Amino acid sequence: MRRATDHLLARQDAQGWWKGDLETNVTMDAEDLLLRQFLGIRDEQTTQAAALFIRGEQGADGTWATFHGGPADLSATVEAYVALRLAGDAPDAPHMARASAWIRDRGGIAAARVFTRIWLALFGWWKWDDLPELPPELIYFPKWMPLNIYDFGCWARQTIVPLTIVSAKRPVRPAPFALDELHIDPALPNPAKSLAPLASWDGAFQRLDRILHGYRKVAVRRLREAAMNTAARWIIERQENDGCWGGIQPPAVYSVIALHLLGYDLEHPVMRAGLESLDRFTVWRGDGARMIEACQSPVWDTCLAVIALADAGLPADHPQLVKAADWMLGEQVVRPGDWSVRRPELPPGGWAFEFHNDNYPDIDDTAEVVLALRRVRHHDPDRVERAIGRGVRWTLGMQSKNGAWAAFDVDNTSPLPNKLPFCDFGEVIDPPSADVTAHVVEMLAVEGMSHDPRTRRGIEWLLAEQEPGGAWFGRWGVNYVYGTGSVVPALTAAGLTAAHPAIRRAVGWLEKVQNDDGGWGEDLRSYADSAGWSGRGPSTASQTAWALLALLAAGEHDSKAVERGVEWLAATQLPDGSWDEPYFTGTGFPWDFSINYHLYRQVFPLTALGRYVHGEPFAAAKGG
Ligand code: R04
Repeated sequence: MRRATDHLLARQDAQGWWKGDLETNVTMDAEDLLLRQFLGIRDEQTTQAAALFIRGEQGADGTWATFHGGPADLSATVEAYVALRLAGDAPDAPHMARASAWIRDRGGIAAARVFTRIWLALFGWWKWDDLPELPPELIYFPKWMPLNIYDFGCWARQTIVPLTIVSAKRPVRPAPFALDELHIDPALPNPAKSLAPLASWDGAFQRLDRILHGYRKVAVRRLREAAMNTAARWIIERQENDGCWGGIQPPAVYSVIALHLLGYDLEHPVMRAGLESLDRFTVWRGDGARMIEACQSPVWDTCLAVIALADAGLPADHPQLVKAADWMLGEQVVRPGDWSVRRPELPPGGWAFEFHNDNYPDIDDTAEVVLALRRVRHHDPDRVERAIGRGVRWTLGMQSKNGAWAAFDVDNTSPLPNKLPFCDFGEVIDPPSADVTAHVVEMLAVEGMSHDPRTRRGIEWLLAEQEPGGAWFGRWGVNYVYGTGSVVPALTAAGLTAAHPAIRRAVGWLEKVQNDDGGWGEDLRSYADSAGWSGRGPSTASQTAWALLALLAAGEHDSKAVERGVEWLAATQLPDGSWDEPYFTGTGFPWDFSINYHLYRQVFPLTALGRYVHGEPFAAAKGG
């Protein structure tokens, strides 16, 4: 524990924050090169550095996965292959031929996701007409109308608005080479072209898509242009001070393309700032390889680090904790954002995950930052109280009508966005989840609100969400181990006793899935096949820690399971106080988009060891 503490303390930035790399998959890097190619700004040095990273991620069978140890992914393999061709790798080089043969075997480009085919359409490698329509007139749908942009999760909204412009403009840049090796015989029937029954959702939306293709030809030009200009204004209003959009890479990429198509040249301040912000998503690896982060995690990493260090026994007035608290206080979002569309009267007060994302504070970060601030003795306690008060009020105002909490929005639960043929990748809505709700309940309990009716509704929702086996689903972390590791500490903080049947069932589940080596692990395949994979996988440091957090909160300190888990953490720690964690234990979109948060391997084991040694935080306040 002391070694882990020192390791973490040494990694704090002078400004007070922590940030580990946020590793995802090679589509980020491939799309970055395609963007540069599209804008005519791709340089050889950047290309070769990205290619070095992409080649290093290729599997022996020539394919790419979207997470460590995962199965080959067609869209990722297509995008990585095209990126390597941009870098000059010859189609008949062995590593390239293996990839293209596998791609053809899996149906070729036609079988790839919509995003991948949009990227290819930008260079004429795919026909725009064979992509779902996404009309820019969408921007005019009022907020009560089905499929208006605020019915989409905020990440999908920020991606879709610029893509309406791109898909209306249908740009085609000259292809730097042919890509025939990725197409299968065009004479074969295209599965995408056969229609599902009219009475099904799929069938209905396929026909709507055909109507929209027809509408495209007759769309009133002035209306269409006005819609694109309105969309452009919507985008520009949401550009952050540092030039990015929402702190995440994909909306920035598509926004830059969309604005460029509307005539913004690369020297325009909006474009310059946007492109410069993209450069800040770059991580340089020791070997000269260049990796693109989908997003950066300073607020999330900092609050988790503070909690871990406090659990490990650092005094509450330790200068590094105070410095972190100072930095977090400065990060509170004090202006309205897209969330205000559904809560116009609610005063701001949340925290976002990233350095720059004032438009999209999230409830998860807000709950954890409040929990972290409570662990620090700051020299200006009134300032801390005011900040926490605003954060708690904002969180309470963001409760969905089912009593639970989502990540970014209230009641963002429409089933319609998922039905669009366009939306074949990831999540496109933001419904409440057990992990976020648990973090909020824990925070409200620590704030002395365990008996508040709003907290009780969150607790009731959590109890109803428990799986028959005793676990909870993990929306933003992998998977049932994360959900259960979040919910059990929240429920006990709110006063449920260790003897409560829900807690007993959770303990039983964790004991059942503990690995023979004493650790816990859960493969991402649990999202695709929960019966086969829930709680199953090689032990990892962060997942072992999550299981321990639940067991310790459930009063299992002296159990064999806890002893073996702690021993696993101690035995796998590296001499420098850190842990290795090649496996991805973070979730962007279940199954489709996975995250390896490089600080998870450090903060969660430290929290678990700290609570094992020093006991539960706020033990005296328990029960509220
Ligand atoms: C861990 C809980 C905090 N919070 C979730 C934050 C996750 C941060 O990482 C990402 C967030 C993202 N959003 N959208 C995307 C994304 C990627 C991240 C995204 C990804 C691909 C495409 C479009 C958007 F790494 Br395409 C919100 C609750």
